[in-house]
Amino acid sequence: MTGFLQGRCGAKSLPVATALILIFLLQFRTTKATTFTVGDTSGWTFTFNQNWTNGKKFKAGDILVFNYDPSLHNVAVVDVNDYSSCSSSPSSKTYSTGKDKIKLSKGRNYFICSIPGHCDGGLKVAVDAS
Ligand SMILES: [Cu+2]
Repeated sequence: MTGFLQGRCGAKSLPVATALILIFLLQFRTTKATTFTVGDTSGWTFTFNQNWTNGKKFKAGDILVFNYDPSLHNVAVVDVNDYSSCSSSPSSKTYSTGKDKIKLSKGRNYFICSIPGHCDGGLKVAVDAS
């Protein structure tokens, strides 16, 4: 790269260098993972707003942060059937630290609180990652 630019530091190479830097910055921007706090300041609670995902653009590799009281809730990664029926199978990966960071997979990602009654009460979220 430096060899390519060396000796061509005239007025002509400046736009080229600028363009290369811009391309680099744009790529960095588009590939950088974004972190989303589920439910924003209220977190992963009974008052979780089902419209929280509205207007947000999620990508595979983005991170969801679930903040909650671990004595009250958990986060289970489930499939579409478990999501619909508010059940979790023993094979579901379950997080319970109260500050869980979960990376999104491409496609639709389903999360519920697996404590009986909580998902039915609205503690569930489906997130589409492109
Ligand atoms: Cu719960």
